[in-house]
Amino acid sequence: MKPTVILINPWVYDFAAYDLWAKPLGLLYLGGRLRKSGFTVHLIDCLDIHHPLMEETGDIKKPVRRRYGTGKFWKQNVPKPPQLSTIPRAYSRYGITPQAFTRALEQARKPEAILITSLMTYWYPGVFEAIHLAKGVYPDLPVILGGIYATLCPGHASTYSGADFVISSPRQFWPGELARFLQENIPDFTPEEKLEAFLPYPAFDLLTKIDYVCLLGSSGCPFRCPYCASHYLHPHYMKGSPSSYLKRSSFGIGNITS
Ligand code: B12
Ligand code: SF4
Repeated sequence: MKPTVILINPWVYDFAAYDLWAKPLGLLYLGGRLRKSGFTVHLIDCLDIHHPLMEETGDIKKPVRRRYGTGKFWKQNVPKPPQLSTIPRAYSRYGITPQAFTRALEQARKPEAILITSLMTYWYPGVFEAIHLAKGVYPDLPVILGGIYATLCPGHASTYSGADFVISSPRQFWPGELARFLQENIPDFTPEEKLEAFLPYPAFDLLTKIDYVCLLGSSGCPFRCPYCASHYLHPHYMKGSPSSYLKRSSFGIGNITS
């Protein structure tokens, strides 16, 4: 039987968040790639506004959505961390409730590993909460953390997140690390296909409802502004050719000109 992995897109903790076509594209690429390598992939998207386990209750309002798939997220006000206590605005956890998240975790069938993405560095509280709850349901499963926060703050993530393994390589180099980790941690599993350094089509079908898809046309940047993290995340500037873009409706590093 194919081994199952759970992918998690964690909550956003912030003073404001708005869904401007914010799909977890990195995680969907990862899902496409893992599926090609022989895994059964299960996604829990904490920012899913269509999540089947969510319903409006007294203090949780149904998110207002607009045409073309933008709009508000589910949200609950939460206490501010002490460092932010002087900011006179409500602080919220955006996304599904922790109860819905835990139930979704319990419904996944016999997973072998949990992979979590991360975006803004300062959204790490959502990452930590997801790891903590996942460990509560599956204490013996390896939890692998990757994505932008993990890449930019590997020391912080390794020390505080609770993940068993933090993948902090820039985008072009992490597949090798992940393949090694999966082979070491999933007994008797040999990937059907090597985790190649190209991006297959993102697994949009893992979403509960597809309102739109995102197209990634390039990665990296030709400039090096000193305050920007782009060149840490993507050391090389790459862009897809218009024809590959139209044919596949996706960006594959196999088809790039750099
Ligand atoms: C596109 C983008 C946006 C878009 C987002 C559009 C959308 N609908 O999602 C827009 C323009 C809205 C935006 C806004 C902002 N952004 Co922005 N954005 C980016 C950008 C350029 C690309 C992110 C992306 O989608 N990459 C594509 C996906 C496919 O890549 P990925 O998620 O990294 O995933 C890959 C790997 O990380 C890995 N991976 C991911 N997860 C996992 C998990 C595991 C287990 C493993 C093994 C691997 C793995 O695999 C994936 C495929 O290779 C990054 C810079 C960058 N080069 O990454 C900045 C960046 C993330 N943004 C940044 C910032 C600051 C912002 C804003 C706060 C700016 C502002 N002041 O308003 C806002 C915040 C908006 C919000 N509330 O979300 C900063 C974050 C800095 C930080 N401290 O974290 C970045 C890093 C740019 C910078 N300036 O340095 N942004
Ligand atoms: S801020 Fe970053 S992404 Fe924008 S031009 Fe400068 S280096 Fe490029």
